[in-house]
Amino acid sequence: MKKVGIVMGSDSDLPILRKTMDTLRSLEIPFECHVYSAHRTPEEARDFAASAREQGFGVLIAAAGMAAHLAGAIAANTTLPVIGIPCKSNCLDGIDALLSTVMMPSGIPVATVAIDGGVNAALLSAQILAVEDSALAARLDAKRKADAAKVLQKDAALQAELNA
Ligand code: RP5
Repeated sequence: MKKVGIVMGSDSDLPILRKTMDTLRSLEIPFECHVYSAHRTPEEARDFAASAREQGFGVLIAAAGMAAHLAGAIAANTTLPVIGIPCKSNCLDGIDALLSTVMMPSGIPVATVAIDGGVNAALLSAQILAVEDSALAARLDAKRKADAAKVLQKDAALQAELNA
């Protein structure tokens, strides 16, 4: 199976990416995770993106906060699908990173998930890889069913409380 490459602009983004890694592990998807910044280590970020396809990656996830150019900078150097996670910062609650990540010019797409959307970034990367992997697609189906069952359990508990 192709690997998922995860890049974060700072180790202060790690709590969001831990959710991404936990979700990938639960789906048995191999991944690598690195700290490379579009601004502080632009050469390493570029080299990682430019060599990602030959390194066996199938999807890249890039997470950054504030003036979050990382996902766009990664996408500029590969034609692998790139998923951007805007991370919340103290000043503008993540709106800064959301706009910096999502508003890409035509020609260089970034699939942007919600602010701090670490879980959905993992799930979207899994769905991309599952296009060509029926076993992974079956694991995604099973997860959807299990997640739906948890919601229905919560509804049953609420109905029991309200009707007691
Ligand atoms: C961004 O700046 C990083 O992705 C992080 O979200 C933010 C703050 O970084 P630190 O100052 O915490 O290293 O580039």
